[in-house]
Amino acid sequence: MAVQLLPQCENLREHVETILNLWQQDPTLSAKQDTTRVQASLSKAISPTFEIVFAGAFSAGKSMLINALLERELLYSAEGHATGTECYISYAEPDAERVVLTFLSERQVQEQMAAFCTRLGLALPSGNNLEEVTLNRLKEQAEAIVQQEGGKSKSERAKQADALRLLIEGFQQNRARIHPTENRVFSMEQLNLGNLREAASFARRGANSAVLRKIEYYCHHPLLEDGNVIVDTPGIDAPVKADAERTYQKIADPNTSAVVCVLKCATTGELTKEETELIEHIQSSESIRDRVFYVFNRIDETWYNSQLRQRLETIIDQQFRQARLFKTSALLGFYGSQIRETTRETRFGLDTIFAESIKELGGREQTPQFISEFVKYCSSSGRLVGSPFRPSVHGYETPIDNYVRILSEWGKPLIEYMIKDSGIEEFLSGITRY
Ligand SMILES: Nc1nc2c(ncn2[C@@H]2O[C@H](COP(=O)(O)OP(=O)(O)O)[C@@H](O)[C@H]2O)c(=O)[nH]1
Ligand SMILES: [Mg+2]
Repeated sequence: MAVQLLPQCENLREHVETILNLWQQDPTLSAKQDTTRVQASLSKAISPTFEIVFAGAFSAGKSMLINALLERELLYSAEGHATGTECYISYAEPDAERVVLTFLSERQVQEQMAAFCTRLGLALPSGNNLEEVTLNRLKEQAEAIVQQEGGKSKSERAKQADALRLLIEGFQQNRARIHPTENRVFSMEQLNLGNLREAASFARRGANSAVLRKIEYYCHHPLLEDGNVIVDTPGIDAPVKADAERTYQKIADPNTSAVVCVLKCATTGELTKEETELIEHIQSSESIRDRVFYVFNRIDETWYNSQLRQRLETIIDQQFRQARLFKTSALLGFYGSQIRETTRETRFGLDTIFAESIKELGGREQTPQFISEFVKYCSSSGRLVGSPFRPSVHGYETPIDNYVRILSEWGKPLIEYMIKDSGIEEFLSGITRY
């Protein structure tokens, strides 16, 4: 996709800027024409970008898929967490990686609060100033709803209430960064974040991400060279309607050069109403329909369930025959890439990569989602039947003990096999070559 500037155009920027400067010095001329558009065209000509927009339902695995492609944990990926943050990931030289964060304005925070309050049947905070007492009262009400519902992921209502709580906390914690009407922009240094990793972890914290409008990562990866930019959008079923709409606006944006439509029917066996609308929209827009990739993510769930497998095949057969489609397990692909370099010393990442998720609940070792999936993958009804690998899963051992023992016995080749199986590499070469 890269566009090389011809050698005789190498000084284009200098030449155009000289002319623009002369133009600006003459008041009669500069009043006549706004030069910002010339500048925008110039940037586009000198360093063209190709935005690859990831669209799909909340929880389809968009963020994890992007993390898997880049083999890094940049984006927040978790069950039951939906925000309106848009993420852009562009190229940087290895020593120039950075993040730029754009916060919501106070007015936008208020709009979001209003949307949640209406849905939850709560009284709107009156007046224009969001006072601490009002906010705390509203937060208590949101927490009460989560309690009533029996936990934050127990129902749609509980999820909305929890999202409201995070929004309020985010606002309280970031007040100094939130302007009444403007979207303020901060660099990593301004937020005292030392590197990309720290910045990503700041942005992934629920309360912070609730008040972030946009995150721009500049990171080093071959996929991003030549101007490719990855765009992660809020889900098409995001709780705030305006956030869901932004996905559609982004698809129509002239900067968008491809759309990756991440579907979750491998889990459910059917397309949701929002997914069907998205697909119909894409297929009816002439400008984009030839540059669409369909990804059936969470494909691992069909490996252990023949009914789901059948239903997915039927959907593909009826609706996606002509399409460029990929089947992926972002979960296995991403963690596979992370545990590749680990050894027995860290229990293959349990003490490093998974340290946080293991001790999440009061000291007792929790089983991280990937570890459970890995054990399922290795079991006698799993994916390795007929492969060169014959790991044995012991019922009398915990999943964690099984994981460590199986990797000690079969090691790297098994990890590599699982990464291949995840479909991430094929997807990567698919979008690299389009
Ligand atoms: N089993 C399985 N789970 C996945 C896969 N990809 C993502 N998930 C899980 O789905 C949840 C939501 O993923 P996320 O990337 O946040 O979805 P997003 O809302 O589309 O960005 C996470 O808890 C992941 O662990 C996959 O390929 N297989
Ligand atoms: Mg996401």
